Amino acid sequence: MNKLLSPSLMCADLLYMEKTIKELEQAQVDYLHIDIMDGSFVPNITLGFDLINAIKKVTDIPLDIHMMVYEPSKFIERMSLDENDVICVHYESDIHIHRTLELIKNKGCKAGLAINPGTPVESVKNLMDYVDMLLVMTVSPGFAGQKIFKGADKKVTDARRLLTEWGYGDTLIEVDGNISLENGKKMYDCGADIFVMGTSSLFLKDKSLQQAAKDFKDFLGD
Ligand code: S6P
Ligand code: MG
Repeated sequence: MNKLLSPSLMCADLLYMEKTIKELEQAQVDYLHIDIMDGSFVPNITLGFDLINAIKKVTDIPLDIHMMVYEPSKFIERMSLDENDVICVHYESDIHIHRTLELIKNKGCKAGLAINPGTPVESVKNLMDYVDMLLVMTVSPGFAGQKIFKGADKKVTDARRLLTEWGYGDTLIEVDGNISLENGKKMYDCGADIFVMGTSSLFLKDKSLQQAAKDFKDFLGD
């Protein structure tokens, strides 16, 4: 089982982004989670493509880009990425999601597929040949600081079981939304591999990023 940390940069102090990224390198996190919103698929707007391209110039940490936009295929070419970066698109955001996943793979990146709390895991079955990472949203996307939805643990358990049954046991499962120490541990035990860390576990007033990342990994145990 994996314990991969993906700090959500929309929860960082935006005025000190480079300093934060250097601290996250010290904390040895595995990805940088970057939330892209369009104000339509979700009722908020956060980070953008210019920031992604700027971040790419100052760090080697792979990017984990969470696209919460309609018609994500329009934006894939706006990002200068490499083979370690993941572009994750929502199942619900695109009628031709298969074509968009192919576009991401053809760009040479890893492809992620995200599902909202209301979307059954079974919906993605026919797409899994194109997917490196399944993002199971544990809140409705759009905002930091929300409460995990009831049944998230059951959904992640189902996702891990179904992926194995379908022959995709190696596909990584990511969880995003209210991943506190306790919720993170629960999701880890259910089969999650990548943990988006925001206001619930990493960007805390009383702890350094390095300490919070270490505490999280320790709390998950083996
Ligand atoms: C918004 C976005 C998330 C948040 C993250 C915040 O839905 O997709 O990545 O930034 O969930 O974490 P927390 O701990 O504040 O919920
Ligand atoms: Mg996100």
